Amino acid sequence: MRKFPDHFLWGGATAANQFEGGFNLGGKGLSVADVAKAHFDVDVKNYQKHTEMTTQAIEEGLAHLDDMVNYPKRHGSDFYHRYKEDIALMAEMGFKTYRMSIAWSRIFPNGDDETPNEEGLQFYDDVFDELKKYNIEPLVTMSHYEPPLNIVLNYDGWYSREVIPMFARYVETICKRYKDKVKYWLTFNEVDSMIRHPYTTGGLVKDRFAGKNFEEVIFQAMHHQFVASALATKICHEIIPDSKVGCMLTKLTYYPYTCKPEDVLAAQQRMRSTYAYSDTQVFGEYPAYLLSYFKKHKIHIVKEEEDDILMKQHPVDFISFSYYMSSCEAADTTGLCTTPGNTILAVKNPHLETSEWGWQIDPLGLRISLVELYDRYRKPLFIVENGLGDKDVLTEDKKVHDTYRIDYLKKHFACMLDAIIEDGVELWGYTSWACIDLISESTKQISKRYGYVYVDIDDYGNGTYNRYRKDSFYWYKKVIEYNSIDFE
Ligand code: BGP
Repeated sequence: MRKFPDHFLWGGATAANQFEGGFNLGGKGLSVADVAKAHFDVDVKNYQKHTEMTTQAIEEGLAHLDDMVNYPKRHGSDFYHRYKEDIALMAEMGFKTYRMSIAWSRIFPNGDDETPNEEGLQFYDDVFDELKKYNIEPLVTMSHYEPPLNIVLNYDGWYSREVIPMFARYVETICKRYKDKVKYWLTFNEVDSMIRHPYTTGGLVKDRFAGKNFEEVIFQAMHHQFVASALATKICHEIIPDSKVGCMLTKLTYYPYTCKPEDVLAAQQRMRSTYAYSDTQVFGEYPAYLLSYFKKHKIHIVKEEEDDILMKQHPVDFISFSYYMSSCEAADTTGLCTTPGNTILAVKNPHLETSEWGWQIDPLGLRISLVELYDRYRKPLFIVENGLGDKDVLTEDKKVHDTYRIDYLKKHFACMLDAIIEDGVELWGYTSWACIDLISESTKQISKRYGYVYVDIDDYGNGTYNRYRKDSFYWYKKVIEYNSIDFE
């Protein structure tokens, strides 16, 4: 029986804005997610349409704060009220770790508040205490697509340098409060995604930057997040000396569509459009190819003197990432089929199956990605998102026979193990996305289900919110128990 390393951190992942609900309870302020309307009439493959935002759309969301149907993230899966039940289910599966995020706007409702919201701080104290009961190690994302809406409306989002000290105050507050409860931290979820959905990640709304080069705005905001990430790493290490702070990358993997050198170069260049962000956070400086890009596209980043020193002195301790699918790239994509993936649209790989949302299923791509990342950075890795979004069916007797999800996961776990045993990759752990059904980031559907636990609500918020164990729940429980997939 091939086993994973002892103390391998098996678990599951969620994000506050997609899972908690209670969007306006306990003193929480509005986040960017709370006014992001669902577009149920838009093709799920039209990622751009589902994630773009306008000032008018924000105003519409603010004018309808009682609308829980078109704004599903406001109720999420109601973890806010059901966290004890959910954590008990995680413990029943044998979780060693649970990746979650703290909603910044639950701690500082407007982001720029002088003092924190005690009710918000107490909520996460209660969650961490519940995890501690079962010896489940929290892995906490400081910012997972949920910046306070106020920084969008009154500051220009992360484009404003003033957000850096606000974020630093938030980080200092949560590190001091939870220093005896949380050791593993991630700064920004998928920091690279600012390029693909600037509103969700950076609170940037294009129509508020009329007359500016919006790409330059995005990279300026990205610079502020890089500085904030380094500052957060510094603060965390000072307050919690044995803490480990990771970056979090959308691990997009592109294969050349053919062996033509032009296609190989195109795939390599597209991979760099992702690595640029982890390179910056791991090496503590902008890579030369990104600086060349800035020069070529006349992008000027305004920096303060201390920025470079801060980034260089406080790189991350490990690299975490999400991996769902792979894609192809070609020098000339004319006439080639494309298909969506996680926040992207790319050339379809004719050799791979495709999910209902167009994402191409590629277990071997996970091994390829692990090898690439480990060879590139020589720092420990952590898979903090991987899973299959699918339309699960709850039977009359409250079962979900998600054999397709077990098949997806088993193949990915086999490739993970090959990367560890054959390729020498240091992989700390794995947290499935999402361990319990929650609201999809892009399409805001709960019907795109990822969990080992079914949540009984539909895309319009109708249902009991009851939890039901899927077949994959019992399978994953055994994987963790045996620390292996060879128990059958
Ligand atoms: C990642 C996000 C997660 C999660 C995942 C699945 O990019 O970090 O929050 O949402 O994508 O994507 P979706 O929910 O759109 O299916």
